[in-house]
Amino acid sequence: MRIIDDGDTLPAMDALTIPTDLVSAVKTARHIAVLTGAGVSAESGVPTFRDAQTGLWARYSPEELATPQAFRRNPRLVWEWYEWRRRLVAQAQPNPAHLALVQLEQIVPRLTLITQNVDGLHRRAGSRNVVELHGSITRTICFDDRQVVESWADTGDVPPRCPRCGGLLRPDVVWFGESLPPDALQTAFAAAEQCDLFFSVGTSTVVQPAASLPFTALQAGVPVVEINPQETPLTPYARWTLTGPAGKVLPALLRHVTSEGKI
Ligand code: BV8
Repeated sequence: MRIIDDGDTLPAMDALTIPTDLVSAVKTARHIAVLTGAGVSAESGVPTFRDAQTGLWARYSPEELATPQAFRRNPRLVWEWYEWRRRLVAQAQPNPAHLALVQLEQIVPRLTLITQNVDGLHRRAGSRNVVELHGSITRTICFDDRQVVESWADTGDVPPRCPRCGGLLRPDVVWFGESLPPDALQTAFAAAEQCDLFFSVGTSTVVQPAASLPFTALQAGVPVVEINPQETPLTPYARWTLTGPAGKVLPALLRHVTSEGKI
């Protein structure tokens, strides 16, 4: 079932466009797993990874900056890129997609929200059970001992130095070539295998191992819903494909799920 957003006016999200069997599946699910990507934060003004970088960063690709090698090569450049993103994220507000997922968590018996995003917007929106696969730009760690550092002296060093060991500070995110937090990964794959319904929202389904999660659900016989304005490698396998921005599609889905009486 496809909803086509012509980019101007989304078709009125009536019973014809939100599939009734999807509404029923949400209402009867005991455990829903949701994987989100950068597209969920796009309507908060946070650029996605596939969007062109703006300004100073236009000549770099995220894959060139978000690696330990890039940090070793030019720690100032990488630190300043994250400072720019931190400021961007601090000014961003959760959008209706984030808020719809908070509402979903409140009305289904169990929801596992798995995010690739590092912007912290799901938690700021009020989601409680958030699995951060790629860490969070809002936390800082020591490059050497990887312990979280809450505060540091402003010595003018860029990047600043760890107050414990003098190592360089870095964002607490998973860079390309780095392993994901084992607990988060284990929780995410267990949820994909055990849930009754799997949503993949706002992700290009490219970055591994996160991109394997919806396919893990499919292999376990779990129906998958994809919400994205564009097609992705997952689209041909999804039971439902809702083509449009998450900030419009998810609230419309929740309106249908809640308007026909309680779950
Ligand atoms: C690892 C933190 C072990 C940093 C990020 C297996 C096969 C192939 C490659 C690999 C593999 N295993 C490992 C790799 C290498 C690599 C990888 O996957 N490379 C890719 C490029 C092929 N993976 C890793 O290195 C991972 N580590 O596996 O460790 C290992 C180690 C060494 C060698 C082998 C294995 C670590 C990956 C984590 C990297 N860190 N983030 C930071 O943010 O600075 S990933 C980064 O990309 C972000 O977290 C982002 O969320 C994520 C994924 O991208 P998306 O979220 O999907 O965003 P994207 O921009 O791509 O797409 C946005 C989508 O939204 C689009 O589809 C668009 O249409 C849609 N959209 C737009 N607007 C809206 C919308 N949708 C809804 N509503 C809208 N309004």
